[in-house]
Amino acid sequence: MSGNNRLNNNIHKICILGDGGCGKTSLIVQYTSNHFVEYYDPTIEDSYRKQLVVDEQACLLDILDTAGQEELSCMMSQWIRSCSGFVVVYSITSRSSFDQVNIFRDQISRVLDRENIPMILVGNKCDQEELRQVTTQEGQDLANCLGMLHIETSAKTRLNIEDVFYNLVRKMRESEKSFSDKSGDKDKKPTFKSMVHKMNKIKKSSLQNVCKIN
Ligand SMILES: Nc1nc2c(ncn2[C@@H]2O[C@H](COP(=O)(O)OP(=O)(O)O)[C@@H](O)[C@H]2O)c(=O)[nH]1
Ligand SMILES: [Mg+2]
Repeated sequence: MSGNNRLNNNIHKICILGDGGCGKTSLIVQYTSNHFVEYYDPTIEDSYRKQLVVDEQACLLDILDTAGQEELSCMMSQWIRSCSGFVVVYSITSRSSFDQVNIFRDQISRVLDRENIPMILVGNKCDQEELRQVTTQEGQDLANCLGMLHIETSAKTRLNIEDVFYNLVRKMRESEKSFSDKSGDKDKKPTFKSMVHKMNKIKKSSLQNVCKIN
């Protein structure tokens, strides 16, 4: 098998969920492009790709950045169904973002309806210690309760960012071994690029309808 084929058989689709403003886009951009930007359009929904080696085995991550579109939740369900790993993010400086973790966790469980879903709970913005509203212990306890791994990160300083994806890949591999979700199935799933394209078309047409009504 050529190097490229080996990599294509090793594509992991990941969805990043969490309250608006907790740092999802910053975290992904820091991970995939090694930089931190102070402002991103909060409505932007996009996908990112990154190659990495975990335990001497190369793989490609197809990462979906979500922007909380409740009215389009059937699209969200489709996205969740196509993923094999999830990162649920809250900000350690926002109690309300922490309170929403359960909602995202429930959404994943409702759509996938199975156990052992590879998931990481991320407490972001840990460079802002003076603004902390959620203790590390609280994050840890919630993660234990929800069957997730807990990691505190800073998208600003890049602290623990690599660890999130590294650990998630390990969990996804373990889960693939225990479920008979073969790579043939993965190949049939649409890529995030095509799904994001479809989503943007839906957004555009619903915007046009709103304009027509007005
Ligand atoms: N200090 C600090 N600010 C962050 C961090 N991550 C994101 N931010 C800031 O928080 C705001 C929201 O980030 P963004 O990535 O757009 O959040 P999203 O809505 O979850 O995608 C932006 O102003 C970011 O610059 C972080 O780790 N530390
Ligand atoms: Mg964003």
